[in-house]
Amino acid sequence: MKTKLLVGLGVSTSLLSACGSKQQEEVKQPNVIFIVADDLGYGDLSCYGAKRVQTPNVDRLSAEGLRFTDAHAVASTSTPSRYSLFTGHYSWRRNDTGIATGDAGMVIRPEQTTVADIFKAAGYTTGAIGKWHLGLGDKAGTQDWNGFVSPGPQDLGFDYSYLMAATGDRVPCVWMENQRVANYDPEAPIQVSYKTPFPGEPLGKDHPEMLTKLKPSPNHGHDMAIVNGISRIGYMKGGGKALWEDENIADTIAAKAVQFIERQKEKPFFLYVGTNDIHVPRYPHERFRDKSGMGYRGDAILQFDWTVGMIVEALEKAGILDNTLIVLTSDNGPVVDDGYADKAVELLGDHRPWGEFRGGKYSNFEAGTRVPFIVHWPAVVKPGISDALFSHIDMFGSMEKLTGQDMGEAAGMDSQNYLATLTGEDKMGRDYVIEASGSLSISDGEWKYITPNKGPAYNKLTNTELGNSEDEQLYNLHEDVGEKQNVAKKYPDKVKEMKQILEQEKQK
Ligand code: NG6
Ligand code: CA
Repeated sequence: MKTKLLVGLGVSTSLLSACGSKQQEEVKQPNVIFIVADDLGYGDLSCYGAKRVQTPNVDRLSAEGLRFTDAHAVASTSTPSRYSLFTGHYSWRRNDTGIATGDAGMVIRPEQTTVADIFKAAGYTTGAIGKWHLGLGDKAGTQDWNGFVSPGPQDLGFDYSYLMAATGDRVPCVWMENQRVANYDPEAPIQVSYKTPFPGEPLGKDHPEMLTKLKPSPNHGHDMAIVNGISRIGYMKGGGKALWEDENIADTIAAKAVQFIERQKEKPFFLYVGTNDIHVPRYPHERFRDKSGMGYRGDAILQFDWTVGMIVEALEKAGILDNTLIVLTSDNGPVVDDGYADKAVELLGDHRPWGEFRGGKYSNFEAGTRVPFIVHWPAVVKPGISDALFSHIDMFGSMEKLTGQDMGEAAGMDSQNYLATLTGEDKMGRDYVIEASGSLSISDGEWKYITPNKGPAYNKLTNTELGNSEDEQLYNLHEDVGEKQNVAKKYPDKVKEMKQILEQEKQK
């Protein structure tokens, strides 16, 4: 089906002119895929400078597309980061967008408007596959996992969903297909609790001999329900044949994504693919195990790269790669030991998951939210590198522009249209980005200000400098990309200016 993208429907003239000779022709609505990796650091991909691990499939997207050097997630953990990516609302405006449990109610409320709603309004078919971590059902702990769990992604504009409710390390360890447990096993009804263990169900903390695949790192939790020889966060009973096997998670996600593409190739679609890689527990398929020389963390990067390759191959086979806008990014920065003894620390060597930045996942410092970000759309986007300042918050406004939709004032209230930045026409991007970790931070690309905070400066368990300090912090990223010299006292006017912007944003 050919749909006209017309000037006047809200599609930028510059976007059409970027199509060169196609300007006067009908331009088919592009398919759009968000590939969101989990905990993948700025320095974890070879196109971003990694040496010890090679990611040829991602590198291809980078070489043929636009690779951003200053793109940011809104938060340094998954739930708030994805919340903002999908809604165009800052997660820090609410106090209930922190890391969700596996039995959390849906964090995005059904009445909110998401990126998927934009595409639906534009006539697209929409899908969500892989890691969700935005809650399902109405209220925490009230879901009946043996029936239809509602509200869910279908209330947020997704026609199809195949998701893990939370994370690999949180129960329930089953796939939810269109809000019901996939491959449901009536012989093994499912119960989930984040409060009390189920009598007779062995726990990781009492049965280390049952932890045949991975053991938790000392003092790092992850010692409750045992599923597939790995203990998790939370208690669970049942599941039977529906329980996932960790070594097959990436294969499942890739297969479902490929299937979605094959089925939808005739008409425009929007697909969100949240990979489980490279989040813990890292237990890649044996095809990848011990292949990176960096342990399962490195192997999971290879597995992520393979997943990207499968998606690209499916698009190529369907003949739609040229007019598919792929955005590849990560939900937050990297962490090496996030709770399982997978040798990630021991085998890291000189690999720097955080690139040249300070901090990592959970941190206010740059590595918390400065994430890989690659845009691939051969029909429109010319290959290159963009140093423009960009934030996930603007995916909402940019997708409104792309599809010519206006979802109203309240929808995506913090999001603006930066489509020209995404396509590479605009080299500057945002005036500033705001990120939420322990504190609110703001960066204009050169200066970065971190609000004073009473939180700990250092997380011993994950070996992360969190960037919390009771002092005001100001860094000049042009001169001091590693945020070593706090120059707040030297530049009080700059501090004042940045605080003022933050205050204005908070008042909105
Ligand atoms: C933390 C977990 C960590 C990870 C994280 C969520 C502990 C000690 N740590 O609470 O392992 O699951 O939550 O990560 O339990 S995220 O990328 O999904 O936000
Ligand atoms: Ca994450």
